[in-house]
Amino acid sequence: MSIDWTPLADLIERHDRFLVTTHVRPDGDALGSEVGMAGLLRQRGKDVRVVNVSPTPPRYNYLDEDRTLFEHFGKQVTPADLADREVLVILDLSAWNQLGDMADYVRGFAGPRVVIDHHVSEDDMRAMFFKDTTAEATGGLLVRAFHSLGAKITPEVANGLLTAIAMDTGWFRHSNTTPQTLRTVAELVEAGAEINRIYRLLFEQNTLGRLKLMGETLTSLRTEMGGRIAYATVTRDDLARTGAVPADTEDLVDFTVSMSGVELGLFFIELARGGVKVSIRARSGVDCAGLAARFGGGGHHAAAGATLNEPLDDCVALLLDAAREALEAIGTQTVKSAV
Ligand SMILES: [Mn+2]
Repeated sequence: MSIDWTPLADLIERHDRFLVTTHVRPDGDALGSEVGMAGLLRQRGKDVRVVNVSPTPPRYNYLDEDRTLFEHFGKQVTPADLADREVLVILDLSAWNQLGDMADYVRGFAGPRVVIDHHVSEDDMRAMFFKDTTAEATGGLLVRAFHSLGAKITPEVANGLLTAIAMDTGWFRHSNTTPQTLRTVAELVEAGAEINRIYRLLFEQNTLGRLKLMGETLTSLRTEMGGRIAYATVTRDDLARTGAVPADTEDLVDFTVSMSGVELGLFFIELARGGVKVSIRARSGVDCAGLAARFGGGGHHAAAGATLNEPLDDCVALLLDAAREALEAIGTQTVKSAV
């Protein structure tokens, strides 16, 4: 799907003060895309603030080495502080519930708003959408925006956009990795992205707490439907006992679908402020976004999530029921195939 970036170029031309934001619990695509967007706007001489509803997970601190880019909504920054912002740019989401405590602020934002995203789920956000649901990452869309607007991909921007694409493709392993993805990555490395340094910063920085939490996650693994479903849980107590922090749960869902024969993986995290987050991954024809939508969530075909307010055991039972139903609907598959 090609995107006409002309309306974005016009909007940038006509305004000076931009606010950039992304979803709750930001991941590499969210934060890396923000680095890219801020770089593009600043090249155009614009005043940019990047304000997120969640704090930056420490593993991504290298994207903001002097800690001047990412600001924290509600803590460091109030709506009054943002009164001078003319345009709001929302990255890597198209659903109100992904904005968490910033949703009311965004709803009330008086100026034009832009959404650049690749998620299937889409609310009417009264925004200009720049969207391609076949894109591997929002970061990939930003590379296209740089091309279209004739902007220069600096080394800093290249590091951000490489992070974005690498994390949303599972370091170029998932089925959303295309030849074009790899051409884009080649361009980013040519522009100065430090691929080896980024890998080490992202994947060789485990704390003892995270490694112990991986152990707890593996211990909790269970299968259902003769091994077609695998699921694991992390409780608040697991976090406390291992000394892990909530951000340490990122990617642990991948253990579920790493098991031979598993078509659907579920990973449940008890949240500190109540409720349970479930991450859903498919290695079959099951539509994860559709499954998540039944519980108020959303995402992509092969990866999605939802947050439920029931106790952990009830969430597991509810999701397993829905997962069994979804798998029964697609029938028995003899070959484990990625989608
Ligand atoms: Mn993304």
